[in-house]
Amino acid sequence: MNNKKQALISVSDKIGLIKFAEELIEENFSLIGSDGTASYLQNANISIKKVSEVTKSPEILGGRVKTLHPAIFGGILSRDTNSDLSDLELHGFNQIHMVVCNLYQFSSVIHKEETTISEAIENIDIALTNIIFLIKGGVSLIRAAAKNYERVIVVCDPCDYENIIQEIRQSILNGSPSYINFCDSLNGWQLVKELKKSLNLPAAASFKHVSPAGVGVFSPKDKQEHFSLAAGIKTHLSPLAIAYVKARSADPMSSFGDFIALSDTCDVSTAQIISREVSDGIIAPGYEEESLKILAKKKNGFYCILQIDPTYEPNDNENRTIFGLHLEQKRNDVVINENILKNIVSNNKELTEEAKRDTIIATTTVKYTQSNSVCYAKNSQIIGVGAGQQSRIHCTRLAGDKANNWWLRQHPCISALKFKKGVKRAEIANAIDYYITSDPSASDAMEFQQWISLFEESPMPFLSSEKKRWINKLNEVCLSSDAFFPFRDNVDRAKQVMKNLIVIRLNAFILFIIRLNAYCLL
Ligand code: 93A
Repeated sequence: MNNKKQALISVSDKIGLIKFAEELIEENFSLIGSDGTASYLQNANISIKKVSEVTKSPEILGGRVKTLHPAIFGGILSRDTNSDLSDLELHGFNQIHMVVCNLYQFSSVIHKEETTISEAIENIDIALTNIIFLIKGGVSLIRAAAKNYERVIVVCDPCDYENIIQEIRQSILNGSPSYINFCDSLNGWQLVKELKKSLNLPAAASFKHVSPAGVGVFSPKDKQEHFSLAAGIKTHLSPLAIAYVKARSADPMSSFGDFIALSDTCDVSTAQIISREVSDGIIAPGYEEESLKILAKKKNGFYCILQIDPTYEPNDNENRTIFGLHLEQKRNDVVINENILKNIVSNNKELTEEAKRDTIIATTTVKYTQSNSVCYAKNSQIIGVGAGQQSRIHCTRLAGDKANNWWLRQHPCISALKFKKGVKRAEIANAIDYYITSDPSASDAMEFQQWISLFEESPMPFLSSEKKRWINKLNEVCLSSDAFFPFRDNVDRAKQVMKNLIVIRLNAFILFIIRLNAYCLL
């Protein structure tokens, strides 16, 4: 299969074509042309295949059959369905993503007195059904592309070349997104867009495998120095950059190679932070010119940069095909804002503004996390995500462990660690995780030696008694679950150890807002 997008060009009027073809190649299109068009562009040193090379069949009947072949029409008319794609694969055909076609100049030809009937006839593009179409234009290529307009761009007028290129540049900015990139980016975008709408503050998400590894929302109380230090950067951070530092700090190991979603235009400081991290791609409603240059250099120029129209609203229904079966369901359009926090069923009903904000963040995050999902939030960021577990208690524990880990990383002994110069950020994240989760002195000697070699000074042991003491200081955490707890286990355990438990019920679901004193026992 061809990974590049394909444009088929078959034009009578060759005005502006060379520039347009060059620009399409710059935008990562490969070109196919009917004989005259392909020769014209090849003479201008432009790389283009002749249709006959693709169809393995020459033009015949003096040009009456140029493009009429299943390799061309299959390429244009195929949809992104399993059945259409497997048909193409079976025959070795590739999809065509753009058709550039303008018709024979029939009307100017017949207006010449010397034109004979047979010349006029050869200047009729086939698939013209009547005289009205003949004047307005329309060939099989154009009709096929127009029929499949959801996937194929059709260009009939050289006056549109400039606009088309502008549109392409603005809509697929860099790199080639994969299937999973689209799943991550479109879910991530919805998440940050909703958070921005409900909290009116910049939000960022770090997605992996169609679930968020972390989500951060800027808070006016956030201290600039704290986040600059966390990101290892000296320049002033914008609110959006701080939101991403928070998102990335929830679970840095899981965020390795993430897909980033930003609620606002990506500015330079956000791009600088991102440029230091290992990441697969980004989606945002816009990019400052300088920030685009910074990001476009990532991954040797292949970093996937997507721009989304912030006003875009999809249809109400979503479709999926599983094993050939088409399924359709209504999109989850539940609005998560303060209005859903009214039904407090616990005796304690004192909901602070911070608790409301963090519950909105945790609940919006579970909406875009693969079920079963449970999320913990604190200080306007996610600190633990439990995703995709078959059992809810496992999900709660997983999210709890990650939240504990996040809190242990805030211990002063972590910021005191002295890494050697040149140790990479990903290695630092792994080394800190090792320090927190294992007992270095009791672990494999080689592994320990490798770990210790990263430091300028050997770290002090992080004793389990100190870890427990520190974890017990964690408080004011919110927990949200994407569905009800079927048994009492989660609730009972929470109640045993927590003061100030506040429970909010939403329809059949229970959302917890828990200000915990020792939630590590969950
Ligand atoms: O006679 S046609 O209708 N038969 C075809 O299969 C066909 N495919 C493209 N004419 C056909 N075309 C037309 O050829 C296009 O509409 C375009 O106007 C022209 C470009 O031919 P060339 O690339 O050989 O200059």
